[in-house]
Amino acid sequence: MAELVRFPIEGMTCTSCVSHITKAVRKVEGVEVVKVNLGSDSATVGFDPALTSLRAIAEAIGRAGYEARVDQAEPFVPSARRGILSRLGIR
Ligand code: 9UX
Repeated sequence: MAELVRFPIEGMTCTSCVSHITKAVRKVEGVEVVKVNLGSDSATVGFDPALTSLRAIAEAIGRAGYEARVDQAEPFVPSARRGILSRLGIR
């Protein structure tokens, strides 16, 4: 997996929204994993930057009727690894 990022999504109000967004993002060529979270109004997406881009992913989400705030995207660090890094004093 080349890139794993997390960003907010505006406009989600129900679990069906989650599935609409998940399906829309999965259809984008180059997307490897997608996890949409209703509670935190955000999505975590892993993609191959040689095949797609955050912009293309945001457009797919926009066509599904939601707003992806990819301007607020940040690298997603899995919590287990985050724990190791913090124990090492890296962040
Ligand atoms: Mo249902 Mo979620 O129409 O916006 S999919 S509320």
